Amino acid sequence: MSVVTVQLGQCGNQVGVEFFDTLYNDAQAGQRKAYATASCERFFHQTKDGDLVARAVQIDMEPKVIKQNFSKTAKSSKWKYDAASSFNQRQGSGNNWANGFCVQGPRHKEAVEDVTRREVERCDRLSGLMAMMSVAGGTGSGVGTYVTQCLRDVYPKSFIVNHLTWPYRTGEVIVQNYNSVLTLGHLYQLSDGLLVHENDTVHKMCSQLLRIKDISITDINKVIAHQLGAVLQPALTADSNGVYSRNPLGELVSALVCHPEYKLLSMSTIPQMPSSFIAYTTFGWSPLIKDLRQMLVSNTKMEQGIDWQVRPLAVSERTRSLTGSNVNTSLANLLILRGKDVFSAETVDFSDAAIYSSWLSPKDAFNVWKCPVSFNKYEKTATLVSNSQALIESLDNMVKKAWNMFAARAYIHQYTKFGLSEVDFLESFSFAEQIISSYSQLGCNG
Ligand SMILES: Nc1nc2c(ncn2[C@@H]2O[C@H](COP(=O)(O)OP(=O)(O)OP(=O)(O)O)[C@@H](O)[C@H]2O)c(=O)[nH]1
Ligand SMILES: [Mg+2]
Repeated sequence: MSVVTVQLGQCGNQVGVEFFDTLYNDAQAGQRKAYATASCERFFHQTKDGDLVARAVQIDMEPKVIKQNFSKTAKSSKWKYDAASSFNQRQGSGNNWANGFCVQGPRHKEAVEDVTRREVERCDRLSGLMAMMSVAGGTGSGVGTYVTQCLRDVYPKSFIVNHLTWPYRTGEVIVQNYNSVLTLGHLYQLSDGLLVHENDTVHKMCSQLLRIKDISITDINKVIAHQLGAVLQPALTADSNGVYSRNPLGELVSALVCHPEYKLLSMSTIPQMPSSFIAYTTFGWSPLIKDLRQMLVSNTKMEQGIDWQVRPLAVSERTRSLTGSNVNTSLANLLILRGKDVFSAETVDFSDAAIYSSWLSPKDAFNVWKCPVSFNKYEKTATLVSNSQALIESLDNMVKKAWNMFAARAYIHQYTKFGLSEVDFLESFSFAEQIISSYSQLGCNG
């Protein structure tokens, strides 16, 4: 089964190209035919001439980034994008969600649906669609939300997952918090799961783990691509009987999203280090899994600076207080292990009821996928996708900043002039507040 990726706006298209590059490089390394075949079937199709073409649609309201993607992939001559599966305009959406959602999206609905249909029809069987975008600009966020709504209508039975890049807190787009709240408020009703990367967190990884001095956006995107690849490359699930699971997006959603109010998924991957160190470092499964668990519980986003003092409380010890606890409670976790001796890895640390809400038994809340093939040059990789409180502090920060601007009526006319009403704004605020409140209650008893 295959995944069609829909890349939207500058960020979606720039992250997308690194994502496919990572998948390609990983699949082609070494003598691993079954793995390479499963990965290629999932993310690429082959032309009559033997070229690999990404199962991707590129959409942007300005031409620059898509053009760069074509020249980059032509130069490296490893894999390609299909020119017929891309759509661009000349102007951009001016960092304005309302322009993207109310004007550009509807104006180009048919063209976008056509290019997407081409890619979907190329798949023997569709596992689902993954839309990639930032939440802070105008095209990724506004057109991206509109396109997700169209995809939901056209493919009602398919899984739709969105990969969202959240902006730097002190970002360059003044209205980024409006755009973020409007995107989340709408996508929450449309998407099956929202996989989130925060630019601040990834930036810190580049600096502290990878020790990069002048961090470029490509460095950031490579880290995002590495983590996404570690999740979505072929793996064996508990009931896949030794063959690579066929439906990655479906399996991901069913492992993690069991309730429509909880769709925010964060990711952590360890180890990550400068490439020159990889060959000289060995890791055991047990320390990797212990670190990853403590990163989860203490909501430390990197293996550097893990707070070992934070201890989860047993359900019976939890109080009704929504604040005061520094423990990150999970609704569900998916652990993905790739590499040497993977079948001997012991994952019982993640089956501890103390790290979960009281609603699900750890048996239902925890899943593990394994793959004996090493991923992207690392002998062993452990990745956690978590439906937990990890993103709530950042979301709360976005909503508060957006609300302060809204209360001061700042820039609202820029949105209403494209047809968005103040009621639309208020609905998105109320949705975002509801998400925060639902996640806050995860750590309570009962
Ligand atoms: N991680 C990452 N973030 C990016 C990238 N490009 C832009 N961003 C972030 O995305 C936000 C801006 O959104 P863009 O994707 O540039 O905007 P767009 O979707 O092209 O929309 P318009 O240009 O307004 O039409 C800011 O928060 C940037 O920090 C990228 O390649 N990688
Ligand atoms: Mg743009």
